[in-house]
Amino acid sequence: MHTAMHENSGRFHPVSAPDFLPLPQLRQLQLQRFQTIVRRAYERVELFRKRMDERKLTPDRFQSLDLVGQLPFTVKNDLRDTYPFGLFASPMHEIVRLHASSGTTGKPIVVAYNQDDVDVWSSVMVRSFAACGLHRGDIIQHAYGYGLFTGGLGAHYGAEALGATVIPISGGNTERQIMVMKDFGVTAICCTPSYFIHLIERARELGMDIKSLPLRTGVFGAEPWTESMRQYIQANSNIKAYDIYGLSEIIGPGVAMECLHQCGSHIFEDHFYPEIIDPKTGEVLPDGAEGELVLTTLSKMAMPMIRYRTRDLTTLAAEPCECGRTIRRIKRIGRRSDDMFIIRGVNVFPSQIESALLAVEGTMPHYQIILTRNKGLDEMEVQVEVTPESFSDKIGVMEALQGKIIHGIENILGIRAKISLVEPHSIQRSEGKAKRVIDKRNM
Ligand code: DLL
Repeated sequence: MHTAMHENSGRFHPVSAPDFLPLPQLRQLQLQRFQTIVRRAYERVELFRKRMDERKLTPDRFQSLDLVGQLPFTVKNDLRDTYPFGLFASPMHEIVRLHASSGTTGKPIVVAYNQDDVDVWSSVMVRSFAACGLHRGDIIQHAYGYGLFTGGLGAHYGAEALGATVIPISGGNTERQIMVMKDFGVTAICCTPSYFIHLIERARELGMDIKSLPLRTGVFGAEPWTESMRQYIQANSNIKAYDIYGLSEIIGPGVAMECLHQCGSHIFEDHFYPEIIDPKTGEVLPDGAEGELVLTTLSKMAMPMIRYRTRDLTTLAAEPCECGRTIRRIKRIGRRSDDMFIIRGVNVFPSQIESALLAVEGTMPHYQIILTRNKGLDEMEVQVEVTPESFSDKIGVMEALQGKIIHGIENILGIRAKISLVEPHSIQRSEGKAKRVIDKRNM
């Protein structure tokens, strides 16, 4: 390994070699895998065959990656409609694992893995951990929920394959988390960013400063979080906070991961082929343009996904990263197209509110957005916790803080929100994904 690359990209792990493939080789590998997977999906999954037949497409046609865009999209409802096993491409006796994601509404979706898929999943998780500098000798507190959620087992297998020591503590039981973190000399933690903020706070209340521990790395994802949130976490814990992205439909965590440069997540393109489309027209956009991320799994055998519309909005970086990885990066995902709500005609994403809140000194990253309808008019209330230091009985102090937040939100969105400052701890903490928006408008 070239020394400069070595220093820039963190400690080299042999499993990370595909991150650095020369582009022509990477494209060649993608094409081979793509052809195999299209054929497999066509021959084994009724829905894909039907849709390709309707468009008069046969697997032989796909002799170039430029043709990916001719294939039909797959959407979440396709998984619901074929619930539970309708999109499987392997017979049940070859499937070694099932996971499910309940999503926010309705029936869950079920995803399947054969042994090769589980091995690919572990390898992309090893590459994820290596990208942010973790290695054998690290002690990883693994606080993503174990169970049907892919965060638990997915990252677990990767951490073991890396050679690190894994503590499979799962989510919840915050005091025990803090005790383990201290007593076991934990050096890295995996959980949602919102749960980590809760851990920092709880530790402080118990008289312990996370900054004094050997903990140095956080692998955070499964929910959107902003750059302001990262700054907050890093300043309050002295760790480096890295973003990890993934979704059940594609594999789970380990679709993309940030490297030491913290400038967007590298997509493991040799397994997941990314496209950015215009969410309205479905047209493929060039690198550098913002749109919806669409992913095609290039090696998943038990449940191939062809052009899956993630609803996550991002950009594929056009320029190379300093770490030397050739696989492209996606910009941090702050928004999902279905997270957006419309209030008095204005499109609002929770992440915009989060940035406005965190820009005001004295607020905590604990907030909830409550939407109501009063005499036909939409109203937005933002409940936000204030820090114990700035919480005050003096009305003037609180009003000044409120004014700053109202102003901040108005600057970004052009609408006035009602701001309710609430005492520390009044907003419910989540062990996993935080629920930010409560929409009571149609109740
Ligand atoms: O959340 C997989 C995962 C587990 C990723 C642990 C990272 C760490 P699902 O429950 O299927 O899978 O949810 C997938 O969560 O489409 C995004 O909208 C959102 N999401 C996941 N990671 C990020 C991230 C897991 N880093 C959905 N930033 C995705 C923003 C994220 N959103």
